[in-house]
Amino acid sequence: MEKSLVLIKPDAIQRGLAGTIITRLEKQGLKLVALKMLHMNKALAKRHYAIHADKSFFNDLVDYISSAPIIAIVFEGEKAVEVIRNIMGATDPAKAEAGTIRADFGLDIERNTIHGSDSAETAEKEIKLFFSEDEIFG
Ligand code: IDP
Ligand code: MG
Repeated sequence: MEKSLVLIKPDAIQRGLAGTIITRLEKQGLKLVALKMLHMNKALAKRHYAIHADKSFFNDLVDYISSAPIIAIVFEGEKAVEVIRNIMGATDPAKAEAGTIRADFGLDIERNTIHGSDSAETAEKEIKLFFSEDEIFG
């Protein structure tokens, strides 16, 4: 069964949206197989977002994601990556489809409440950054 990494970002934790976001994903039939709250340090933030290292927003993004605690989750399900990306909505909340998590709760293109892996291959790499094998109950 496919797995995907979800991060509930600092802006969502601070506004008390963690439970709402987890519930939405669970109601879609995704199975929660790993979860932890942590404060991402800058080294982890840079590794997680390494693909964006040359972007103008990279330093801001690293500062933001490491500014306060996040919740990291592994969800499992059929086409988990695609299902989660659809429920998340577009990166920019202003462009996200109505009813998606980012459209409903996102503050701006950076503080958009949630991360979800963009492919099964990326998911495998991302999950390893946050969880060891014995922390995943899938
Ligand atoms: P995604 O999260 O929808 O996959 P990516 O393009 O991979 O979007 O960007 C990663 C994260 O970087 C976004 O979720 C958002 O927090 C931030 N980000 C993306 N584009 C911008 C931008 O143009 N300005 C500021 N932050 C951005
Ligand atoms: Mg991405």
